[in-house]
Amino acid sequence: MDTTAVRNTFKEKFGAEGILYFSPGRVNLIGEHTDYNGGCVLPGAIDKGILAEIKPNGTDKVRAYSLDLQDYAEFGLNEEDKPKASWAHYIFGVCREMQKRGAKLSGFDTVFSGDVPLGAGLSSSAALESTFGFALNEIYNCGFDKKELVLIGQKTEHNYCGVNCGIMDQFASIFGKEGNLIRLDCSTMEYEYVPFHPQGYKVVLVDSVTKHELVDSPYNKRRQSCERAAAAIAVNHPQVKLLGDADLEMLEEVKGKISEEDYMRATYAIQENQRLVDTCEALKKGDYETVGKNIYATHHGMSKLYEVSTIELDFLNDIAKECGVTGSRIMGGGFGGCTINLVPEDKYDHFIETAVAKFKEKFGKEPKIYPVKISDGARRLN
Ligand code: GAF
Repeated sequence: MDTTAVRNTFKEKFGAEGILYFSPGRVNLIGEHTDYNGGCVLPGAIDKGILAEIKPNGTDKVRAYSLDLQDYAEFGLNEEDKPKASWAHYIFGVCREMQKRGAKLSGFDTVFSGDVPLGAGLSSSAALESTFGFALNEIYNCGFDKKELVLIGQKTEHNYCGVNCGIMDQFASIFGKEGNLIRLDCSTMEYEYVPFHPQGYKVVLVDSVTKHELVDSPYNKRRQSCERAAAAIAVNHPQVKLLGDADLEMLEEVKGKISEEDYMRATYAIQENQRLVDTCEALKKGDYETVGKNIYATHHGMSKLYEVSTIELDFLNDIAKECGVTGSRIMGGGFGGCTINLVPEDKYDHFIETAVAKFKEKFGKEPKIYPVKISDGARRLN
């Protein structure tokens, strides 16, 4: 990530030098929409994210400049000071969530910029939250541990941005480790690093360049469907708090008592959690054929049962199959964004050429291609 533009702009706007922090976006190999269901996920941080230069300014105001949007916001740190610009809600929300937990903050100046594509399902918003959470924690000696920083990011989304997300994105952004995926149990926040060096394969994202907007989107509705299904199951199985505690047999018992739609959503969520467990087993054995089959099965479930796919993403999935890609699926929340693809090295060039050409022919625009490099999480740069 090029720090020069951020540094020059900070100096120009604020006449000083601050500290530079970076937090990454993430990919997720499998385990989608399982986090808020108390299941497991398998994400990894990537080498793209959000960079911010920050310096306390001795006032009670935050003065923030988004280099990419060329937009400036100035706001106080009290609840009633919520800024107008939606990009600033992430910074304001992080400050507020830290203060609610006892942090003593003051005004600061910041310039930030990102190379994680916005709206592509790579969690640019979690990267923004993690950058500021990690930085302010250090600068103001707040003493939060990394798991608290994850929760601060998640609560920012819930309370200031309108998305009732799980903890996967913030966790990956804070805990990322080069060359490793993170197997995270979202009900306990226990995790282990899973080395990921698929010999003979490349992992690549194909961006459908269709809008991915979780705020006001059906994302929150998916979560509500799952919670209703879990509550229905809990009537006879009180140990079930979330669908991550349930199995398909339990779900069958409430079929007819919940809506057909909630039943479909819950079927996907329970199956997906099981697929994650199977995939981790297959990864241990280096059995990438099974990993790939599960990845395709996730796409099918997300498209037909969870209904978070788009025509563009289904099209990219079909092309991947035709080109002999081992596993391909929509990644992240859905409703646009990228597919993640596990591609045998000898089929890589053919796949990329075909995907770009056919997508362009069908939709009149070129998909973007991002090779994946699993990288470290939130950090200070200078
Ligand atoms: C989005 C959310 F922010 C995550 O918490 C997760 O639910 C994901 O969608 C789907 O797996 O990225």
